[in-house]
Amino acid sequence: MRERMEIIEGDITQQKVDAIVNAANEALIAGGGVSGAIHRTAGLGLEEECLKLGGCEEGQAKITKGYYLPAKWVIHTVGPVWEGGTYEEHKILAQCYRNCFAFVEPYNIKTIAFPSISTGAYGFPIEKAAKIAISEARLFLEQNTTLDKVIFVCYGKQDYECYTAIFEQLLTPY
Ligand code: AR6
Repeated sequence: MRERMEIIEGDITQQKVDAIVNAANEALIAGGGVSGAIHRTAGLGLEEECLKLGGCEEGQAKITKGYYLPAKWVIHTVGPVWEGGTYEEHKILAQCYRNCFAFVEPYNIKTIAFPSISTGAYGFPIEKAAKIAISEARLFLEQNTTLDKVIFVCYGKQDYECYTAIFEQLLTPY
């Protein structure tokens, strides 16, 4: 299980994986942050395909091709906006991860890379978000045998250190 999860510091747009995940907005328009970077690298084909999808609700996920990205697929998921933990933000963030993993088997995805969904513009505290991300990945990997690798791509050293600390905490046996 540990071998099928990896945490790296880097830029998700450069990942040569089957699928990268986009921390999108409900309109599925480029915006800033990781979504802006993904759209810039993928090119206008991505924007055109996104426009045809009719948006995406919080907690849901939709898939498109990767266009000029090294990744074959982009899974767009809309994380919750953090409002102090008052309206089930945790549950919605967990749903984002589950709905992304739901594409793994039908699209024959062997490698998938996630950014830290909701922890930028949407303000979700990173320690809490990392716990949810790693726990959901573990849950999925426990019942799936086809996915080779889940990569958490942290943007910056601080996020990387946070993810690795949570990973050790959650996956080190007593
Ligand atoms: N590679 C990996 N991670 C990145 C990259 C990158 N190239 N760029 C930023 N991050 P955010 P959200 C990290 O704000 O909080 C957008 O405008 C970033 O450091 O991109 O879900 C959308 O259009 C942070 O840890 O997403 C939405 O409107 C993480 O990605 C809204 O922001 C997520 O930050 C979504 O907000």
